Amino acid sequence: MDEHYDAARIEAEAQDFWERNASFRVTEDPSRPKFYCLSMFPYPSGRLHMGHVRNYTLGDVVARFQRMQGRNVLQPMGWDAFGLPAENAAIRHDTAPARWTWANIDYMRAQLKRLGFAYAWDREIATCTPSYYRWEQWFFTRLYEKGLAYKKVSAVNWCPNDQTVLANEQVVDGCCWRCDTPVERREIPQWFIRITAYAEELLADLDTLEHWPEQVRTMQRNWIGKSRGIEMSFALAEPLAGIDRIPIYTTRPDTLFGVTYLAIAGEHPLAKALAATRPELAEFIAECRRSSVAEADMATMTKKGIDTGLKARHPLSGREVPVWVANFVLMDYGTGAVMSVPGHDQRDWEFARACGLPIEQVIAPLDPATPCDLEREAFTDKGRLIHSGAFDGLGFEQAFDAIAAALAERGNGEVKLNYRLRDWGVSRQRYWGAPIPMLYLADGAEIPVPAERLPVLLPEDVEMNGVQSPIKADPAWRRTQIDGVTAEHETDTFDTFMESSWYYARFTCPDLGTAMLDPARANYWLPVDQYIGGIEHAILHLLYARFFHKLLRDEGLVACDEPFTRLLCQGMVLKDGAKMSKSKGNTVDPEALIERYGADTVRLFMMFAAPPEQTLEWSDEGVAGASRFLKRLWKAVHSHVENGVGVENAENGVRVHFSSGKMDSDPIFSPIFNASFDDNQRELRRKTHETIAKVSDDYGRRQTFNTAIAAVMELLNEIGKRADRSSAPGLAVEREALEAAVLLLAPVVPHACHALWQALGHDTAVIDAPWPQADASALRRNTIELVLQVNGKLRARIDVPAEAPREDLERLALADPNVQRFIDGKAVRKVIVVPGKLVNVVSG
Ligand code: LSU
Repeated sequence: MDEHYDAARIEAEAQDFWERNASFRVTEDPSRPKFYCLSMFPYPSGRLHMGHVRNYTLGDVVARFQRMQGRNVLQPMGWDAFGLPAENAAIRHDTAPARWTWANIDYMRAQLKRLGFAYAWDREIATCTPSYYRWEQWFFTRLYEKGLAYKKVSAVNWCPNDQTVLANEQVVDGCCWRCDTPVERREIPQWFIRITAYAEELLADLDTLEHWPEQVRTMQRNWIGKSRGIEMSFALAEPLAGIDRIPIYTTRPDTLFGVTYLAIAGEHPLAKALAATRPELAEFIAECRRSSVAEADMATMTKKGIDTGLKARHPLSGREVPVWVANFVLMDYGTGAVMSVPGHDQRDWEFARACGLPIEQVIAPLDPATPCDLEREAFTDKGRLIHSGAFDGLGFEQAFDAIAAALAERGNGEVKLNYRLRDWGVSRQRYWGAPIPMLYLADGAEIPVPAERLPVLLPEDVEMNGVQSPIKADPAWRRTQIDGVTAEHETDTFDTFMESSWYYARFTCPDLGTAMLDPARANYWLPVDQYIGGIEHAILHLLYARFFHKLLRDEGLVACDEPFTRLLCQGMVLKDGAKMSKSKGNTVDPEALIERYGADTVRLFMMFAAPPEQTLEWSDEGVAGASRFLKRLWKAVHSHVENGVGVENAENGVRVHFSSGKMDSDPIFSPIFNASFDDNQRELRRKTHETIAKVSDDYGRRQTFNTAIAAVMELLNEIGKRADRSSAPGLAVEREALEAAVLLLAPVVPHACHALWQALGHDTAVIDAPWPQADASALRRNTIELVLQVNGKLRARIDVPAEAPREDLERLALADPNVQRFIDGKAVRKVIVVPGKLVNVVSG
């Protein structure tokens, strides 16, 4: 074996070995437990970022560990290839998005290979290939047929100068990123998928995801936003445009008597009807439309409104309240109207303040000490009703039921469950995406593209002018025939979250040409056992994928209810306390680092520097330290191998090996003698087996790879201290320790361990070695440390035989000179013995 650790050569050799042997190719094998490990696939944006390296190393460590546990491991990789960034880059580089994307894929694939990830490359998927997106198109037509996909008019950001739709990212401070023209909202027909039909199941099944971070489950719960409330209506004093009542929904019917006005959206039919004759109202509505703000900003925006002059009648008290048009009410949410209770809702309070409307208290705090000053802010806690007629004195729950009953008696009001979740708008007016497979006839009728005509191909050889999508600009592409009549293709493309919502399933049968999925193969591998990715996908991607999975299930393509059993969200990689980003100029290029130190050093540093969920602070010294450790490991094995000849053939050879549990194979460890070991050897063996136990737990249950690595580092120190090559048993114990270290590190630094395992005399590759098992007999201690106390104070520690009986412990304690000194000739009144731990002598 080489004396020096030559990362470049070692890594090339190991990678070559894996490639030649197709080591990570897998097929379904019902006789073995499977493990599907998946890291979120990248956008082919150009080059790998350190964040990718961290994400993918974590996945690789899990996959390799599980393989050594004897599982049939699938770890695939692919490309989330569609999306706006490719369009922008293509324009910048004067090329086509497809060419730019494929060049990036080639580059990044080589980078991933250089990092030694154990991917089943034969299953690689790029979502921009027709063989992938045709099934997405097919599935969409199925959803359409089931009534789960529909078209409706919905608002987009519109640049009046470029005459084009803008993505949210293309709106900068309310203006077009390209020409700086103020952006408008525009209503255009778009496609939606009915995720709301699955809201309840998506919510309820979160409870089954016990191996997901609680934070992610909470975020999804809030996003779905289930509430229980009452829908009721306020009658208009005088009907207008055929409308005689304003329906509203509230989760706080207990505050009903505190309503001092109603607020309606600019898009509300009443507002629109009034705008026809009231120019100032029309102007205000137009202004609301222009300041297209995200729903998230509604709470903080400046509240503005206009009095419609209409009056609505309170459903219980009969009191008349004014109706206002308000900029903070959205038509897409609920009924487009809210009952405003400024005393007990902060948003209503702010609006009332801004518009000079009355603020009235109808809820008193349960505890009189709770501050409640409506001059300063709304009181939003639940409490006891006041100024509420017959309902005074009731608490929230009682009031809810009593008011619901009172409303029901008047034939107005119904208890309703409500969800914040909206249907998923999947139309994008961009080019680089999967065309939405719909056709329109001359009369406007829509028809899904028949299955035999799929895929609807996206032309790749296009010129981008940066404004209009090339397929929108190309009448020849749009025009087609169906059943002898002319039709037009839909020119919108899918949101790229469509592709990422089912790629994990397609990896189980990526080559299938005749269907979206092969249920037999899909059901062997699914659900994904371990999914790893960034917290930025906590809501959208992870919710869409869960939703898609249920749609696939209901189509009969998969059997389980959830796609990802266990979820790990890795922390960010920081440099100087900030996220690495091009704009901050604080990125570290993985490639340069691999060039300098090798992939194993980069992987080791990444896994050692922090637990997976926490942020990882970049440190050049940390990288250098990882490199030094690998050299030390190499040297330790080298020196052992060069000096340890003959161990395997030593006499007296009872082969002690780590029983491999599931895998039936040859003993993997060299012979170890049952001849009695000396203390030093016994200590090293104990350390070896303690390390095996700890590292197994760290990898498997705790998923703290940093502490696993630290434990192996300690083991290596112990080897350095205790290795004894003067005898065959000494050499065997050292070998056992080194082999354990190599096996335990193999998931993290697979190339070095591949070479070291061979150097230690094994014919089979380390990836095929079973994971070591801790040997209970080696863990047993012969002696233990006994704490000696006098009157509860620590006075000495002594080593005693582990199995010593009580009487011996008592005798040994009393004989100890330090104990004697502190008894100081006084009478011994009592001796308390805690076997295995301590003896306390009570004297005086
Ligand atoms: N293609 C999507 C994506 O995020 C994923 C799809 C399933 C919706 C992590 C960092 C990121 C994600 C970084 C993975 C950059 C792929 C990436 N990552 N830090 N693609 O290329 O952690 O969280 O952006 O899990 O700086 O790498 O990221 S991606």
